[in-house]
Amino acid sequence: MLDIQKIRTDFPILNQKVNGKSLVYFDNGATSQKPQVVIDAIAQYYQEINANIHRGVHTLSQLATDAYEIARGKVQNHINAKHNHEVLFTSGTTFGINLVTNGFAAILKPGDEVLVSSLEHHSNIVPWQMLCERTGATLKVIPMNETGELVMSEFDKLLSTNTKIVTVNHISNALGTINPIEYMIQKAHEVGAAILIDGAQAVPHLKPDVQALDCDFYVFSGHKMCGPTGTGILYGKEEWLNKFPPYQGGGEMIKEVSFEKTTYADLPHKFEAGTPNIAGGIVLGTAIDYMNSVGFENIQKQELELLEYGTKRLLEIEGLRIYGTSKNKTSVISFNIDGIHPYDIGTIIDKLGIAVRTGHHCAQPIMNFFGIPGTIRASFSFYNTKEEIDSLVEGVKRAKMMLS
Ligand code: 7TS
Repeated sequence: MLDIQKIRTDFPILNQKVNGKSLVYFDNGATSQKPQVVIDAIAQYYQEINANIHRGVHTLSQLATDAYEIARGKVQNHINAKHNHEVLFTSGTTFGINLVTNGFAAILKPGDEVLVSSLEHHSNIVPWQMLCERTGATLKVIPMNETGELVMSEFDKLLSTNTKIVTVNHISNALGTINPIEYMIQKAHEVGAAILIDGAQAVPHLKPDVQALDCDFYVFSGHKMCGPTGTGILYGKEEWLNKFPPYQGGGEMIKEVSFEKTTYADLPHKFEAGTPNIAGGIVLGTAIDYMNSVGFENIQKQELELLEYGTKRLLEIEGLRIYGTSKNKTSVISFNIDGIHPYDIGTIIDKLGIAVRTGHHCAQPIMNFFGIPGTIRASFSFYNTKEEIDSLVEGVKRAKMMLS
């Protein structure tokens, strides 16, 4: 069992007062807080080895390069990628998805179909719409039901040999639903389609095994898993990444450059033009080490307890409705109170030091499905406590009283 009080001392920000009250941080779906080891590792990089990578013969440049490549190896091990060069450093999930859609721009033609789920974050919708506009391919949408689950019988019907790529999140940011990606990957492959998994909301809670999953792409951000902002990973199967043209041209992604012809570097460098977020990449490795030291089994156990306790306590409030009621969900509770705008509740509980996200959570199609402008979203991390949930419940009750 985790010693939560001890874990909490790893996160200096959790001691913070906000508006004169102890901070209750329930906006982990937007970004996680950072443990001291991660904060220290950023400073240590700049204090001790800061240099550009892959280009100097000097000692610091080699140290920085080694540290960056060691971090790539840590990510490779963490997600069980077959090859080190299938792990690309990016600035985040959004960048990773756009890199893949750019790759498919050279492949898709009119008549081809892209299947996107209705549970997506805008960053896994808009790039595919842009791709379809560019190529003449058709975007098709996998529908959801009232519990916030994708309807697999409809997915099966939508799949055909015209489907070239399926894209779905592992876990929904707005509702917390864990999608049946194993089934979807298998089905996509049966019709010869590739499949991208947006793991942005999954990696804070579980350790994906990309070989066991057999997905073609798996993307995520470092900042939601205790790492720095501006970091992320695109895992792609070698055969797909080799097929794709470079995303950006520039330094580091070339073999030879002349005005007549340029040849490109091998993977992963072909997709890593320019000076990357070196400190960020290295420290993402530190964050992964930290999460593994806490242990994903422990993380899941704690978060499940918080989800069950939070669901029970919040439902005590009259007129409160939870959106996303799948049995298969992670520690996200999206809710509304009859007749009250989510923004008003969020503003009042902020005064009590409680941080939640309100609004559409960059998932407007989900809000449209439920016919609401948005929700209040409390997203828990392993460092949260039941006492904090009690504060949330008291805060929401108080806000409700003030507003009704
Ligand atoms: N995909 C999912 C499922 C997400 O939850 C997010 C961010 C992204 C993609 C984009 O990630 P980025 O790191 O490139 O911005 N989700 C949220 C959220 O739920 N609240 O703030 C950001």
